[in-house]
Amino acid sequence: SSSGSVVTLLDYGAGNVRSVRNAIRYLGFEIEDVRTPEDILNADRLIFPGVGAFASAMDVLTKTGMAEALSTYIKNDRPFLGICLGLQLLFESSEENGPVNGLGLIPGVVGRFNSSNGFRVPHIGWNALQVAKDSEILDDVGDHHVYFVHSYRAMPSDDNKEWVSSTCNYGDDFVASIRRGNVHAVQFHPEKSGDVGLSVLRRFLNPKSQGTKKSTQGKASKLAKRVIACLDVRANDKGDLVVTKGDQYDVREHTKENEVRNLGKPVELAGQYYKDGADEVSFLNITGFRDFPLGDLPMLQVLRHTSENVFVPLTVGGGIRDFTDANGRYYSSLEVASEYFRSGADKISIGSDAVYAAEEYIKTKVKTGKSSLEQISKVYGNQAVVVSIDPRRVYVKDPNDVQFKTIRVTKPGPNGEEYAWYQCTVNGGREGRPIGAYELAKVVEELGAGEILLNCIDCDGQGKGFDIDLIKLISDAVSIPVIASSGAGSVEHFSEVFMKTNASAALAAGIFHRKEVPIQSVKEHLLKEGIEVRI
Ligand code: 1PR
Repeated sequence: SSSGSVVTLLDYGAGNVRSVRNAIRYLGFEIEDVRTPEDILNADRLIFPGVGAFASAMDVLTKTGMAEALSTYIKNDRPFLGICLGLQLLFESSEENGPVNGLGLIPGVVGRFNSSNGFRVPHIGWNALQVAKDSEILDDVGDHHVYFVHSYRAMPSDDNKEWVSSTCNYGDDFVASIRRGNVHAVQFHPEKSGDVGLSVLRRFLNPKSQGTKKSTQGKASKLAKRVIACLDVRANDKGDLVVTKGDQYDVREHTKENEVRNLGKPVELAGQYYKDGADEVSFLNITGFRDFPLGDLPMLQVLRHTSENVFVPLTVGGGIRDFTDANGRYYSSLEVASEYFRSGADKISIGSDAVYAAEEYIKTKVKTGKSSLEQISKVYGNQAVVVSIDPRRVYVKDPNDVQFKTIRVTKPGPNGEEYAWYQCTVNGGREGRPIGAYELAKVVEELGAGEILLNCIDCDGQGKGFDIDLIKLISDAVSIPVIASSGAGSVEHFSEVFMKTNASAALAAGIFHRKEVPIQSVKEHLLKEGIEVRI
């Protein structure tokens, strides 16, 4: 038919499906959006990337008549690919803010992961599949990892055996994909799973396509530790957006001109790191605390362009807060975040504003639901909200000298102090606040953060290794994933942080920008040390 290269996409407008669109286009297909239930029934092939919460998705689908059309389409064995929530909605019901009824096509209840026994929730990252039966679209996955991000999952059972094509283990075995005839769905994100993920989409879109099976050194067996490349972005004095990198947050050259250090162009570098095997790319708009990010169109452009060719998760941070512009127009932090999501971000990261929210919550013990953290995680889910902490080490002689959580430091301070606390800062490290990193981490987890990006001003740009004391403290204090950041100088620093702490990911900037240590050699080293990584 003439529609051979057309894909129908069911996007009910609840979040970011830009990456799915980008991946489909990248593979050479055109997208037709579903507007009416008839569009579903008339589709040649339908992709359904579920986003947002289960209940609100079912609500929209039922009200628009799409639920019924979907059920008919699937019962007629028409080509279908559900992604993430697009898999979960096929089941009978979900416990997410429920019980809430789903489409009821597959027997089973979608429940929350159990965060006991050390499995952090959300389940974020690259994990392995156990293939249960031939699923065709997974043929190139082999020993590779694929990217998951979710807190709820369906379980395999005798009742749904005929559907389940693969499972994944995270504390327990959950349904990673289903297949019956032409109907497919995956819990992971093919559009965020690099080359392997693109091959899953390609096989669905064009079942006759040739495989791209690649040999791997490692064999995926469990959740991998992630290696993240971070791009600190700001306008230089000429007004061009550049990737910069500081020493303890000072990003200016120590020359007469005192210019902002320029380490490259954001889109180019992000594309390079994707090719080099970065598991994720983070952009931090480091002057976001003073410049309005929606006025900062170049940053949105950077995201849009990057997401066209980079098929791993993208995080963006800086300036996520309420804002009133020069004309008196008020923008809520949710609007700011939404614009970032629409431009291609999978997660947003909040720095300063999360510190204020945590201070307020500690003082009043009331969850107002009004902080940017609470609002954004309510709408987009906590897996989409990272809190970035910028702490500075403060040595003390006696833990009783301060009201914050102190630790016994591995290396004593300049005056022989044996203890330290980690003071949170705002505005890019410029202002210290009366709250510790430990207290902040506990509170933001409660307020809806899905992940913590843990920097350390003392270690930033020093290349002497991560602050193990700090990372251990925080990763033991919370049950959401923690990204270790600041100080990586060699491949050994990555294995050290994974062996000595419970960090789920390690992030670096300077060594990658200056091409001192390629991402691939970090991965190879970790593999040699017996640490699971995505190759
Ligand atoms: O407060 O919500 O506007 O967010 C501002 C964001 O910008 C925060 O996430 C904050 O961490 C970041 N930021 C602000 N100022 C700076 C600066 O450097 N002057 N950068 C800054 C943070 C730290 C890491 C860095 C690692 C690894 N940079 O992003 O990439 O330390 O570096 P390394 O591997 O070279 O040691 P808001």
